[in-house]
Amino acid sequence: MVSRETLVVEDTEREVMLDLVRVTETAALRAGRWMGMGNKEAADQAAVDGMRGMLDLVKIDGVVVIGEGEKDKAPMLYVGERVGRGDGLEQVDIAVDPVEGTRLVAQGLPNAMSVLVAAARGSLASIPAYYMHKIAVGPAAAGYIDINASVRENLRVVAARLRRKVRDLTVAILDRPRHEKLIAEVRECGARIKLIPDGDVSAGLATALEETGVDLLMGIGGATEGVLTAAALKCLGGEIQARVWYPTVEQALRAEEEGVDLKKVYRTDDLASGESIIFVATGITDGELLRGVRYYGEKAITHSVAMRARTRTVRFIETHHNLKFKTLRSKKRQREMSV
Ligand code: VTB
Repeated sequence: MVSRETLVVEDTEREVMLDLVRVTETAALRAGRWMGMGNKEAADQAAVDGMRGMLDLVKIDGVVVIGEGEKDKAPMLYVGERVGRGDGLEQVDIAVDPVEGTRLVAQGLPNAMSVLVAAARGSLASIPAYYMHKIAVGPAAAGYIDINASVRENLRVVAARLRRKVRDLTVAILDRPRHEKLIAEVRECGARIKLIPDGDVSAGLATALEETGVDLLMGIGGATEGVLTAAALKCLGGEIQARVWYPTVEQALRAEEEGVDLKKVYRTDDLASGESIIFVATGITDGELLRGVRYYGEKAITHSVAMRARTRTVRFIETHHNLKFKTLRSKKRQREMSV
């Protein structure tokens, strides 16, 4: 029997989820104005401001665990900052990436989105590095990959699980010089590659949604992005495995001296544990997963995804905003403002 407490949490989670979508919608509506303007800082600032203001209205008692950095460097959404109304869903950790892919927005490139994860206190990992090696797949191949196995072996297993040939697979890899060897290996195996300029959260998520045409994510990307991806994959039944990575040997050695285990494999559940996980994201620029923001004078349309680990329901939400009637809270200026 499901306990009464679980049912209450369930109810609250469901209610809060839509409010959280409003948070990423607001961030996207504001950041989207900066598409192609060549100013990634401004896009990020606009999203942070919108997200922070809107979060105050949500019925949660949350603390930011992944955010814009340290308190003295980030005025808002810094790690440790309390967010939410303070009632409703309690003991919540919040992880945000107001703009996942600031450069994508600045250059008008695909797949930029605003991301927010709400999870039970302590369930999101804190990684002792800025980067991680990652491999991520969707539900069909979950449980079969191994980050310590060769590229060839992983591709073989994923192809078998998907009942396809390796040549039919598409691997998303961040377009970085550090991936030269990985790219050569994947090519040698005959799989197709999708080089992405940024945005490995979106690519990681895409592996779990067949229609996106991405089957695996491989390579080194941001560590916090790995945690966000794990949260998303928990809601979709996919899998991610990761290991810390440092750009130089000196940095790796220093980390090791400080007690960091370079060999430790973080699995999906190590990165995002438990069932109390809500993942929401709104497209800023068009992508495989989500359409970007469209502005039509007084109207704007956003496209979001909202899901929970507990139920694994995936909701795509298209919202038609009437900007004339909309109140977008800004933390800096708590008054009506236009997007
Ligand atoms: C990736 C990418 C992000 O950071 O995680 C990347 O998905 C990794 O860092 O969108 P480098 O750019 O240093 O390779 C982002 O670009 C976000 O900063």
